[in-house]
Amino acid sequence: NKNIKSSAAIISATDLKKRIQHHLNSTLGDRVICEDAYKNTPQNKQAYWQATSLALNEIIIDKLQASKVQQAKSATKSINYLSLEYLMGRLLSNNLHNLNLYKSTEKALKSLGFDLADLCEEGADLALGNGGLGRLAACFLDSLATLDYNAMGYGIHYQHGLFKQSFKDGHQIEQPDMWREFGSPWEICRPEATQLIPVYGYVEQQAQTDGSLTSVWRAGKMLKGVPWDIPIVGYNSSTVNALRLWECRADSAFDWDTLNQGDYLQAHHDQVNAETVSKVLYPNDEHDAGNELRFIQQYFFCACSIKDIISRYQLQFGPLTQATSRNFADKVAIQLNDTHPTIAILELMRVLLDEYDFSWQNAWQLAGKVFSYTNHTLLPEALEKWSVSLFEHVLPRHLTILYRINEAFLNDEVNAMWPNNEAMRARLSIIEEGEQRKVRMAHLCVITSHKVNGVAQIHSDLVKKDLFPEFNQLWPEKLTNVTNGITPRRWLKSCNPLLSELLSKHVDDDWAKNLNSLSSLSPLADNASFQKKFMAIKHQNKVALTTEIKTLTGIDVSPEAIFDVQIKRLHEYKRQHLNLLHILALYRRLLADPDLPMQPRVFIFGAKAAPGYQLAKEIIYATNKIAEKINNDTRIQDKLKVVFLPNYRVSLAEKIIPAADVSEQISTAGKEASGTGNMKLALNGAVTIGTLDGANIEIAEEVGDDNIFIFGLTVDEVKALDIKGYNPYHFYETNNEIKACLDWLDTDYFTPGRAGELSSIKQSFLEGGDPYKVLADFESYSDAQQALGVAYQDKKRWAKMAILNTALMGKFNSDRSIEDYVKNIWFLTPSV
Ligand code: 26M
Repeated sequence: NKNIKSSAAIISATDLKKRIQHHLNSTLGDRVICEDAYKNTPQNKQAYWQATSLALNEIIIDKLQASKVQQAKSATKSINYLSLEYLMGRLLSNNLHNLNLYKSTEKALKSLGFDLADLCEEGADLALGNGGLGRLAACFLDSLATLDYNAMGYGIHYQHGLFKQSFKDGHQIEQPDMWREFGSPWEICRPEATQLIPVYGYVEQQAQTDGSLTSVWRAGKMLKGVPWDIPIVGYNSSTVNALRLWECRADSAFDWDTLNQGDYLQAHHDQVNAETVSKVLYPNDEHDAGNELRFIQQYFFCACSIKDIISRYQLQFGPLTQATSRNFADKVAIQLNDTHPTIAILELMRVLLDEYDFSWQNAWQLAGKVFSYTNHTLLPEALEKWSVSLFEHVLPRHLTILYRINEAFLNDEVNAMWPNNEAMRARLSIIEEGEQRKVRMAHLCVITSHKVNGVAQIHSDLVKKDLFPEFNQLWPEKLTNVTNGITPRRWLKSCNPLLSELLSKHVDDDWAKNLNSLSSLSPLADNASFQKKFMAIKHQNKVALTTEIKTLTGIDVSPEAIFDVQIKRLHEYKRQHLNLLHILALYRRLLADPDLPMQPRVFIFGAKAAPGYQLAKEIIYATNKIAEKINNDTRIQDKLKVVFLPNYRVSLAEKIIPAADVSEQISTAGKEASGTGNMKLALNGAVTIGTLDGANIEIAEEVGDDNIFIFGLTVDEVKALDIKGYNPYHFYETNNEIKACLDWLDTDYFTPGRAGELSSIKQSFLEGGDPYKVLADFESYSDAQQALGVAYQDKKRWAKMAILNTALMGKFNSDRSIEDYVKNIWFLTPSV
């Protein structure tokens, strides 16, 4: 094993150079223009990026094969992570770091006249996800390979990932993401693992010889799932796993011969139809019960993955039968990343019953052993409920299985605990009765899974107390917590090379693996010379971001200012508009007293709004308009700047995070399940201003109250306020600053000649009832901001806080999260 581990390390710069040149000349068909004048054209840089990636992927694929052999030899249990989303970002730099080949590749490229860091910028982000949930999946894959676990990620090979965002006169414009228009050097197509997936049709009752009836599904259409593998390279480990993404195509044999005999053109239309299944990632975080295509996406990917899991199992361990089903559960674990892949439960049941002749009892027992489910949100609008009629239309056989699961659950388990309790049956049933009957996907997940976890302690507590109290009564051991984490490889080592180098000088251990060892820096937090070095790096990173801001927006900012950062999807519960309201207040204070003593501040936003989320788009527009006014107002002497960076994504986060002084984590308490940006920013030495919500609470526990700025209502206070009846007008009428700032939005001050354009935000606070308690938390937030500004001016105090934040983030290593899953949910052993 040690040999596999070191094989990559011994590849020299000279060797790498040869490999890169080979791909330039052969694979890419000599696409490079060699004359010096053309050397650094975009076309050439793209070609060199591609050749470098191809050369690296060759080395990676060798390790992938070796890992497969090792995993087969050790016969270890595997975890199959099912997720509709993976936000992988760029792969070149990360893969080089994880293989310890960054330096030699840098050298190789230098001798060819290119800068590696510059070339890394050529790669497109793999943006196959919306936000936190998708990025978490990517961090978990990194940790699983790093810890030598046998893991497969399953997802969809979207032709278009999350839309690209630009601004036109301050409004968000969405453009398609073309990440693989000309292919991607990281993918390996696996035609031999193609799957055929039935869909639509009807269920027939067929009499057996013994007189019993069995259900036979006559499908109306076949889809073809073609897998593409992206290798996942562990950090300083011998393991390379795969992320397997399914592309949907028409099953030409089926459609052309059976359905459309003689109708050549119709057959082509069917092909186009099938391809829409993996065409685009839905850019929502809200559920739409009527969206048939999204439903088919979920089913298609679950069905492909379940079939693949079974065929991989059989290849290694022999036939799957009732007799060997215990072995299957010993070798296979399946994690559901939210309820999006719930249909995998029904599909496994269907396959076992209809294709492997399992008894109901055996199939159900097996499902309970292999599945577990992670909940990522308490927001009611995000909880998935598909209409029964849609289910019946698309998956008639799965619906009959679902009914049987529900019946057994209600008659046996619910009735035993609450005998003859109709109200309880209605509450816990997988089916929600009503005008439109609906399937509650989360209920199916909880009823089937052996473990259900939330993603931060407070969130998991709320899952037990508020979301599923009865399930928790039924099965007290089932609901549990696994606090989220982030990979320190991407979110420190690779994105912040200057800080990484400093840390390595002062910490003996390999901190990128054992992040807890950074705590040995704590004594240095007071050390003047270390403080100086640490803050000099922060300054250098800020200078770099200053340049980026200028390029992307044309705005001049000073690295001497506080860089205050809020980067995340745009949503009312995340309260970007609380931040904005405070900016308005600061601006007003400065206009009233231009000599107000105040550390200059740059407020930096990055956020995409779901294309159909009107208010979110208006918050973006308002921020852009207010920024325009403030940034060009000479009266305030550059004390305040506002920057909204377009097209926030993983690769942009990697530039912003190392340069952040302040991390805004200001969701309404009880609404943000965990947050993971909070961890990334703190790890890079940003100080958090935040509510007692999600993982902020655990971050505060780690760094201590002196090194974080906590404000606002607690979860219990929010609940109490709701019971008492929240009246936002109270704050509007009694707080002059709030009133003035909200009334400002009605004028044409920020949108000359077009008064009223920003009024919807004010309305959401007043007529709209301020559902996320922005006005209630405003004063407390403003006070915390004030205290933070004072703290920043004490350079030593601030440096100490920043250093301690970096030093004390060990808990939030995603390796720790994975070990929690392994010990309590998956029960794996490393394959090396
Ligand atoms: C729903 C319907 C249709 C299309 C897409 C969706 C959908 C997509 C993503 C719904 C929710 C999605 O993600 C939710 C999410 O990202 N949750 C976040 O998960 C993180 C990782 O656990 C947490 O840190 C965040 O607090 C939580 O908001």
